Amino acid sequence: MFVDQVTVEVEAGKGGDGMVAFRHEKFVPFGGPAGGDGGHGGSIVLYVDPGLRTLMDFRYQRHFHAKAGGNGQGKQMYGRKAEDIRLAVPAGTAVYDADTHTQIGDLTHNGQELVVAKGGRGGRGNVHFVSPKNTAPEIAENGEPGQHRYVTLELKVLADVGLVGFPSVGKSTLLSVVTSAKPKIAAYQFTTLTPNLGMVQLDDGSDFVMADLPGLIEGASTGVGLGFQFLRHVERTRVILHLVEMDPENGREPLDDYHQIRQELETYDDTILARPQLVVATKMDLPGASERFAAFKQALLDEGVQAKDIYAISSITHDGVKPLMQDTAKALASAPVFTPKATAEQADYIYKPEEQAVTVTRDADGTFILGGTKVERLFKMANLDHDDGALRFARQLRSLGVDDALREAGAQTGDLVAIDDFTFEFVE
Ligand SMILES: Nc1nc2c(ncn2[C@@H]2O[C@H](COP(=O)(O)OP(=O)(O)OP(=O)(O)O)[C@@H](O)[C@H]2O)c(=O)[nH]1
Ligand SMILES: [Mg+2]
Repeated sequence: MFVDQVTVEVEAGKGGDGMVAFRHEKFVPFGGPAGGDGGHGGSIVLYVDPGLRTLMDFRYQRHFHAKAGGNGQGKQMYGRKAEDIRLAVPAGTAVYDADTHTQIGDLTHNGQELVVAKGGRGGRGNVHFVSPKNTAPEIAENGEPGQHRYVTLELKVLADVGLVGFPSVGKSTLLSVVTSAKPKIAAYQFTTLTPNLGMVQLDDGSDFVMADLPGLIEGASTGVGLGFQFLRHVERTRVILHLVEMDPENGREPLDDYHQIRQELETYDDTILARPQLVVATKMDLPGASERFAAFKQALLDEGVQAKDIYAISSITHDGVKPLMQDTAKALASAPVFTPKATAEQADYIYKPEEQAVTVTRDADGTFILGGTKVERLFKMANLDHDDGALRFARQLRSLGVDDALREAGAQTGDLVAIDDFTFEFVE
């Protein structure tokens, strides 16, 4: 089964902790601070692999955790930077935050990358906390936590031209005739389960990418058959070739087929019908097909479809195929180009969950509970093993406005305040 949408968990590595250390020099009891910084945690990065066509690999592994950075060492030595985890995705992969449904980025071209979970910064060692007042600081930061979230990857095939139509009308056969793609072709419906891409190269040197899409049926836009899942792929094709078969034996009415497919496209996305669309009658080699086509063409003309947009081909004899490809290239040249919704460069800044820097709540036994994104981050990065570090943490909390927030919530000297598993007394 083809996977074109998958949700994965990505967790970047925490930064390494900074260190509290002092130089040991002969005859100098306190040789000055020498604790180094922690290393950067590993990030999780998606990159485009031009050889990939599906998100299949993500079926087997859905959890990715990058390593933490190394802790800082004595003698001002830095902790080791953890390696990033790099995951290959096919071109055309759109990335969403699974919880907020906001788009994080859109990987459309070769060489593009996107950081989906950022590794934490390493904590600073005590060498950074020297001040005139405190020449031997016992302060170090712990590493910043790595970003952790669920992301949804969605593959949209980046084809310039999409072949749409009912099952078995000959979409894959046409693709196999005009490109070197080798799609599966068979006389039963829904032969194509995943879009195949091929490059059409014309004599004048121009080329374009064409995709045969899985067959659509009535109700596809509301989830019937395979259609809905793959209508998504049509979204970005700039020119649509709508194939309708002329086999007189198939028991169908070409004009009804034509209307039905247009209806499905419109229901799914009403901008699709605004794109250049050529109507292509297929299987013209079959006996009786010409008569069928004549009636079909007249009906289209009566509906206002222009004669120049109506084609008839046979993929067996190749009749009409070449002019169709040339005119498709022309239609493409004047068709609007879609600009991707977001680029990798912007992507880092798009994801902005609603944040509350400081929150104060009260639990059953009257303890004030501190929370909020900024408070929690500061707490995770505070090294409270040393008095200097604890004092620094207290100063940081004050500058965040925590004292005021506690006072406002009714805290008085002697009341207990807790952040996570750390409890202290409020002092006015
Ligand atoms: N006589 C004739 N048969 C054709 C022509 N094109 C395709 N066929 C036959 O029609 C059947 C279906 O062809 P496919 O190319 O698999 O059709 P499809 O539209 O891709 O079908 P799905 O993938 O199921 O949606 C096969 O048996 C083909 O050999 C044609 O031009 N003439
Ligand atoms: Mg097919």
